[in-house]
Amino acid sequence: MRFDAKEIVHLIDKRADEWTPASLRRTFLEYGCAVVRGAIPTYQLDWMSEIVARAYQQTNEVHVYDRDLMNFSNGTVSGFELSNTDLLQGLLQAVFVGQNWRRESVTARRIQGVELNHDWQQPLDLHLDCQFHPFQFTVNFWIPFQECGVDAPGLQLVPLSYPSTRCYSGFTGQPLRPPAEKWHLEFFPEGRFELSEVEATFGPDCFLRPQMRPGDLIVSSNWILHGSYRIPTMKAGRTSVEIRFIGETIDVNLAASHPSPCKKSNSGIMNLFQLAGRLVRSPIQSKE
Ligand SMILES: O=C(O)CCC(=O)C(=O)O
Ligand SMILES: [Fe+2]
Repeated sequence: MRFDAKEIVHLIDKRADEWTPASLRRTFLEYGCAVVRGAIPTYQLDWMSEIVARAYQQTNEVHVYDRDLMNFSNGTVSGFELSNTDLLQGLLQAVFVGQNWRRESVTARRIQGVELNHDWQQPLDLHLDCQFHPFQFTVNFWIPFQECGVDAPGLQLVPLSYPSTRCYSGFTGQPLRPPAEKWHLEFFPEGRFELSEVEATFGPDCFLRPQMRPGDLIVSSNWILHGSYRIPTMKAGRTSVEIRFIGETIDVNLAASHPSPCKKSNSGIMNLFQLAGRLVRSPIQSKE
């Protein structure tokens, strides 16, 4: 199970003009994530960054959401605009083929640096978004407004297909312990996402830690193991935005070449899950 993420980085990290919706979909489904360099025009990113900064001047909340951006921009901007490129919309159509899907949310966040911006959010430990968000398959475009991954906190991901990640997570569609007060934590065995456990399983080199520049983005899902990446040299904080699109089911249409590593068909997991009446929807909470 151990692997070195550096050996696959050339397959999953490319310029926007090197990707097509089909190749991006294939790579995203095979490795659980992909990096698109220069995906967002700089003028558009700067414009959004400005609106997000303005929104943060008017709130003490940890996150700024699409509804806040709408409020702060007199109903003109939601944040979803950043994903209006042929490549990204083409990817969404290809990923969600055969099911309905919709805009889910836009979330801006500011992760604190080691020395500066201490009133911002603490770096996030390793997690799956579906511990906190709905289980239905969700595509996440993670977009930083500044250079990060060297001097400011970036993102770290374990580049595994979503069925492999789901298998590792211990998720069966049934609660494994008494309901947690919040979120869906009872669907996951305790300790599975601890750094030590992840490193023991996949090795210390399993993390993809891309250095990002403005305009670059990471495609991932609610079924990828990831968290903030911050080391002591990262003095200042970082602002970024996540744009999410959600489908109707916990799975997407995988090519036959991606069998579930749990040796249970994906549709089997889905049926079990639906029978249990567990298609939980919950509002996004501010912990994550
Ligand atoms: O921005 C970060 O450091 C964490 C982001 C994250 O967890 C997410 O996009 O789901
Ligand atoms: Fe997350």
